[in-house]
Amino acid sequence: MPLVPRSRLIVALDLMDGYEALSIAEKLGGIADAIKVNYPLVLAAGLGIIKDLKKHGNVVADFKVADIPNTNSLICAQAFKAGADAIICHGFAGSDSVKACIGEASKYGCEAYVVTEMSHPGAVEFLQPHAFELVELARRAGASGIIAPATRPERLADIRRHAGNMKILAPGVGAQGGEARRAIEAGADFIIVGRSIYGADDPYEAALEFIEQLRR
Ligand code: 3DU
Repeated sequence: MPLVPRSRLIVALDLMDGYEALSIAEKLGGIADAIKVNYPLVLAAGLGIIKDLKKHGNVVADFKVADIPNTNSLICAQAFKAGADAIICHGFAGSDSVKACIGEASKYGCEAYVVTEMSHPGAVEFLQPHAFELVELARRAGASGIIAPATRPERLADIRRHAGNMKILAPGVGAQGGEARRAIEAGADFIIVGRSIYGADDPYEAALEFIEQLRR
């Protein structure tokens, strides 16, 4: 199902244990708009974890797909067959590679999101100088949305201005120093939070606190 901003929170479960990931997803009880899985969890627990997590809501497969179009299609097909609702791909591999992901997503009634500028410091080296081009590439290719950094709200605001009506998912809130409220004010539709929720003593309370910050 397409991502719809309700709580505006996406929880990244970068755990190395499938049971722990499922237990946290269960505790969250659907208060987040989606769960995001990345390689740490899928490599540790297997692709089947997506199907298990789906019982608790939408699942975004953050595989940052960045290969030739044919390989991208094959990777995306695996993710969607496993039950993912959305895939995250890189834009730097080119518009044909991105279109392959979007094409595969549409076959399954799912979504594809394109990484523009990442949230970590090293993103200023290669991605930042091309961020607006990557936004434009995503828009022209027909992506559902893009990924932009909560750690740099001023950049996020600039990216928002180029993004048209594409949805923006903003990682980097919490452990990486970004602030939830500022990211939404800068134009993000969703924030992505990992360690500050799954590493908290009470992940449900931590998630609720982020959601309340977004409502204020
Ligand atoms: O830093 P956190 O623990 O809140 O996790 C952030 C998640 O979002 C993690 O899965 C990471 O791989 C992903 N992500 C970024 O942090 C930054 C990006 O630009 C794209 C994805």
